[in-house]
Amino acid sequence: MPLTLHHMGLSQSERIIWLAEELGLDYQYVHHKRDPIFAPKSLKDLHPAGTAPVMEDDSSPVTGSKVVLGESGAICDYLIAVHGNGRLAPTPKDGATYTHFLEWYHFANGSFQPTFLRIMMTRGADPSSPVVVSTMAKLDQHLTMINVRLAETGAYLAGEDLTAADIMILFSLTTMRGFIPVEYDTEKHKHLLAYLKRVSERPAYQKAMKICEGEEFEPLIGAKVELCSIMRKPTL
Ligand SMILES: N[C@@H](CCC(=O)N[C@@H](CS)C(=O)NCC(=O)O)C(=O)O
Repeated sequence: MPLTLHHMGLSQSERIIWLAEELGLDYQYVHHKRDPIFAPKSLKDLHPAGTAPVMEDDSSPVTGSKVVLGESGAICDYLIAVHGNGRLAPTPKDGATYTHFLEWYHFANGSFQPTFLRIMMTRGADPSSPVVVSTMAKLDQHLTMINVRLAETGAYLAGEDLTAADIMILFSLTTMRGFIPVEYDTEKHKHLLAYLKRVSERPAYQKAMKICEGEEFEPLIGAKVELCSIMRKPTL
């Protein structure tokens, strides 16, 4: 099996397993355990970024040799273009769906996930400090943008169908909340909550989350969430 997909528990690499399941790809799965919350040596040995996800393609049709990629967006683009026949990535011939796709696909890791990282970095800071106030205002703005867009489509970010934009953003809207317990408002964020339920009913998403986090794992799709166990350890 030439494709190997590396996932680290409760991390952004769930995107890649979900994408592979949506595309019906044949791949070998490798699970890496956090050490204790950071990437273990097994992952650092694979790629200089030392983060999850990592993809290995032993005999890439593009280069004729082995390709190793880190960075979720790059892996998504590669898998879709090289092994996925372009599925889940609208193109200019799809009209407005394409322009929406482009914006949300890049918003996911370019703006939205960094907002969560900013919140993480300001944990414990004075809630009235300008940096915390502006970060929380940014989160509120982003959640409103997402909710408004989902009210427009009634389905997915780019339009009627799931695209890689949804696959890129979902980690931040769900599993990331195990690290930063952001709550959603059942009225203000109702379209967002309906979207999370919609996604969670997709067989490929369900299968991917079981592969990544085990049979018992419940995706964090509700309005309220709790910190994941690794964040509850008193040493952290
Ligand atoms: N922008 C990168 C971020 C990758 C990243 O930071 N992954 C985290 C998991 S969510 C990680 O591996 N953290 C462990 C560490 O930095 O030691 C991507 O999307 O692939």
